[in-house]
Amino acid sequence: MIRFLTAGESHGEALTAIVEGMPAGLPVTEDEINVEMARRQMGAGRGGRMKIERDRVHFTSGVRHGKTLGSPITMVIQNLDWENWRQVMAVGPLEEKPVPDRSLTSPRPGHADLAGALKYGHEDLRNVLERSSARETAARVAVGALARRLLDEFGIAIVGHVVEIGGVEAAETSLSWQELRERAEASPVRCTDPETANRMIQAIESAKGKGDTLGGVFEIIAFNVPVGLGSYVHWDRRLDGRLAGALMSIQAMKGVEVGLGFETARRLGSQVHDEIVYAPGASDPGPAGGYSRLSNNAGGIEGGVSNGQPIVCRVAMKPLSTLMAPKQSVDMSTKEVSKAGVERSDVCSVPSAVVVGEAMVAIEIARAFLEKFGGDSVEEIRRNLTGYLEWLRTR
Ligand code: EPS
Repeated sequence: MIRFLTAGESHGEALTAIVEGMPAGLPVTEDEINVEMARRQMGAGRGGRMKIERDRVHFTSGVRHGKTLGSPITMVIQNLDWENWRQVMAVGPLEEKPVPDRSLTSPRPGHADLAGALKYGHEDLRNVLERSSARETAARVAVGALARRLLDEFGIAIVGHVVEIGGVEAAETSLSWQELRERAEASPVRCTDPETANRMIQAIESAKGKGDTLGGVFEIIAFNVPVGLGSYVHWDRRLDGRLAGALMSIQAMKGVEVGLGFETARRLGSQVHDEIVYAPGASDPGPAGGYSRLSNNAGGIEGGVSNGQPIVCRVAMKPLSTLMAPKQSVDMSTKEVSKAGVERSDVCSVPSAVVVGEAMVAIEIARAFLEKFGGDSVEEIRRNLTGYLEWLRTR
């Protein structure tokens, strides 16, 4: 069972992730993880911070001679910007007021500032925003990269792309996962259609000009997931619930759909449910043996269990809450009407959120995968999976 913790403040010294439960014998390098780290930093709409950081993971435990040991894996990501925040973020007691003083007292509508300050009793809202910041997602992407490395050993691919930014929508695609990834990665907004991507970029530029921000919708698809991950027998084992929870836990997410999602509520049953066919392949068994579907409205999950079809999740991200043209707020130190605090931020980070979404889906599917195929080493898991897939062909 994979579990993980992340730690670190946005402008603190470093982010740290500890991952427990990764099997032994998984080949992994810092360079492979760093490819994912760099992907998260790219995309139109990002602000000044990404020009400062070059996110790199350093393993300090759990990996030896290029392979996992089965022991907890620790990954550390230095915040390069910390150099500029040493005094403001100092661990020791404050001897004199930092210059410039970076404390905040006017909470931003939409951010964790107000609720966080009231909950933890902080006067300086910086004590809230430093941890609630989406900077933390760098650590999640590192954990997700490990999970992806594991899934990759077993032919499971996780690909994400942007389908909507600020109301500009892309048409539906039915690309192979390789093509989907290639096109999304070639786009500054991770949208597979270049014409739509241009309109999305224009929308971002226009929002930026007005001191505003933009949200959007992205889709994460997991290909080649074997039938039988998750379970219908108990609420907390349902794969759709677990994926929705994992995706909603990403900063700024407001909704998750699986497959047709909310659209299923508007259709007749006959227009929703995916007809079943049996067409065994000659040699390579599919992820559900010989069983397949004529459509995939369920998004690859029925009864909380993967059914062998691609798992499709769509996620809605709200516009970021730091506005350069700030909205009304209250100065908590005086209770006077004020403008919300302004921090350096992004105009739109939906393209980066795709990479975080892929990471969370990878982590949750890897967890469910290990529950089903268990094992302390990659080889043991491989034996279990091979036996299962062979048995599926007899059903
Ligand atoms: C982020 C780092 C942050 C923001 C962004 C995400 O850096 P800074 O606050 O120093 O500019 O760019 O976080 C937010 C927009 C937010 O509201 O939390 C990152 O590394 O992704």
